[in-house]
Amino acid sequence: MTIAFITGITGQDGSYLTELLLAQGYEVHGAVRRTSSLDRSRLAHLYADPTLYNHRLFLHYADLDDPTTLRRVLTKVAPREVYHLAGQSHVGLSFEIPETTCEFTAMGTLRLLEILRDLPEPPRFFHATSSEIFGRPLEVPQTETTPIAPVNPYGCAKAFATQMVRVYREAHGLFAVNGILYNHESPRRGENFVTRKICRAAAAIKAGHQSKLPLGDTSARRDWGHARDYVRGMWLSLRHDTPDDYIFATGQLHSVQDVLENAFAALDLDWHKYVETDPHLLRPAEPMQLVGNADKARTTLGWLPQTSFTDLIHEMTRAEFQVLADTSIN
Ligand code: G4F
Repeated sequence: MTIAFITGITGQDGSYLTELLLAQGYEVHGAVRRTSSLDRSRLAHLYADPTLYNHRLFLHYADLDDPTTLRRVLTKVAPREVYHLAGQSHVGLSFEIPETTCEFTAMGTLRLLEILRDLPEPPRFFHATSSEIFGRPLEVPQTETTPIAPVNPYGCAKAFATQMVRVYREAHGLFAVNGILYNHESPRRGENFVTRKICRAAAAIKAGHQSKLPLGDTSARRDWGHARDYVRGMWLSLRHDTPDDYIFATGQLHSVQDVLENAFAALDLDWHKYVETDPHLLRPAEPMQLVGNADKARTTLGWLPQTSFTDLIHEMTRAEFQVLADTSIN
């Protein structure tokens, strides 16, 4: 049985990846942070399955700022594959907490690479990096060779980590892969990301629980796909014979306004009546034209995104509305 280790296992991507790896027959280990809250809701359905939890799914207390513990756990688990998904991932917040962002996202990745380099049999390593490394790119769409030019602290931290992965691949011979991930969403997305925020608000407005939706820049455009598709790309990239960098993207740009239109229309609502601009939600700098060319992942790994933008936003909105309906019944 192949053993995998996941940092960020309790997040959106971690939970979908865990489902995929378990379905592929893996034994899955995940690092969880020691906090007073035990919120592992995205894993709850797996956690509650007595045939999986502590049989093929294991959680360990370990964190990126505690390399001693991380080293001990990784030595004991001896994984064949490591998926590094953890980090401070909110771009807007990275302007408020740049040091924490760099500590976890940049230095945390370097610490992990150092630990893996020392293991008797270094595992294959996947690093979830981001389109934010390109910032205001000279090329549209971007490819794996587009120059790195981040415009926010999060993008800078990811740029450092991405380049370190390349250094460890080339200088130390690690099987280390950068997945350059464009925005990927789902009903499990964190509530402070714009797609989830909008879908949640549309459902709450429909149910009469909310009357206004404050937003930042609604003209901002992103390349949005479904997280389930992107974790499949992660897995495929570690199964390939050689390590490399891959863009995972849909190749299509949509605006925040497109998200609003699709989410509100799914519930027969007119978004214009509810949305208001909150200047606090405008960012000091916005990346431009972040849209990816995933040809390399398609031709080398056979990866293709399978969910359209409209289907994604409808799925998210319906999921939010269902949660409210279930809550009102119980
Ligand atoms: O949903 P967002 O916060 O995602 P963002 O900043 O693009 O970052 C996400 O995708 C990156 C690329 O894959 C990841 F690296 C990163 O970790 C994260 O997963 O914002 C999307 C757009 C931005 O232009 C933002 O300014 O929506 C705009 N926006 C407008 N109003 C808002 C809001 N974003 C948020 N979070 N909240 C708003 O009220």
